[in-house]
Amino acid sequence: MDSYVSEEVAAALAAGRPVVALESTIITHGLPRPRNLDVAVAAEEVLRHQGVTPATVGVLRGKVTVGLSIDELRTLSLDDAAIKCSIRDLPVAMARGASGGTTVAATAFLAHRAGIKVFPTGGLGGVHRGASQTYDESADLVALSQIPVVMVSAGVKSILDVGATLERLETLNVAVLGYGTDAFPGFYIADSGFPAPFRVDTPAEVTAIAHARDALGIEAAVLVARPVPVEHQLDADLHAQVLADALAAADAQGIHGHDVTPFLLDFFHTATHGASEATNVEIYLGNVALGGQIAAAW
Ligand code: PSU
Ligand code: MN
Repeated sequence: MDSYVSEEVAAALAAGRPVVALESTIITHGLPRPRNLDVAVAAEEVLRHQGVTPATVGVLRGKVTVGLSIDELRTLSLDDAAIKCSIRDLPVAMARGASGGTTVAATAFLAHRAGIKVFPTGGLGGVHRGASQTYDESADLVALSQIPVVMVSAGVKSILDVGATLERLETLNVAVLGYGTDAFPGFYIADSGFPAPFRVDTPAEVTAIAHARDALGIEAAVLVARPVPVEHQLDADLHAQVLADALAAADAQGIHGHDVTPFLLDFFHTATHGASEATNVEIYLGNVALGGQIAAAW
């Protein structure tokens, strides 16, 4: 197949050095230009400073790639036609020679296939509000139930039905660990209002749980939920107002399917005049650093 693990990533994996996967939907659909490229490069630098090899995953002109180069990251960051690639979209992009940013689901799939165990991101997809009518539940959840990586996220965004998402994670056999917290984080806010099923406080506790999972042959992910540091969280009143407006706007404009998440994220960024974007970047780079620590502790 026309798939490719970069030389640097392949060499690190072969030598048993720590490697961490990074997604690219955050580049193509999560952040505006030119910040998308800056953040993608900054995330790789965070890992390199830890002695960890970054492996950003994406699809370039039909070629599935694990370990995009800086030039390839730049090309993807400037591509208006880049599609949002979940697992089901990968074969379509490959066959058509299309470019795309890989979602959490697709990145976890390709990372695991390449032998990478740790994958940090910002926010994870989940069960959308009103899902009992629309059936809109992210493929990220199904992927986590089938792919034994250690995933780091800041919980899920309050644009989703957080309680339903936690219920589905339980059904799907995904271990959920609050990192340094008893609360499940709500992305822009440190506490979603729901408890985390378990609490861990160190990378070694995470790797011990992952090793036990692997010893049992459980094929599901371990989800490490790291909250935004409270000094960086979004103001609670602003958050509540923008959330209500964002959900109303999506409803009024009839946004549905894979457009829902990018629409709501973009609405947040615009309506908070960049405050949510700054928070988003803070969260993302913090999660990447924790992912690097976990990979190094493995
Ligand atoms: N949630 C966020 N930020 C993101 C995404 C989700 O807080 O950038 C992106 C991720 O790539 C995730 C995808 O995998 O959106 C989920 O989209 P959907 O809800 O359509 O499955
Ligand atoms: Mn969806």
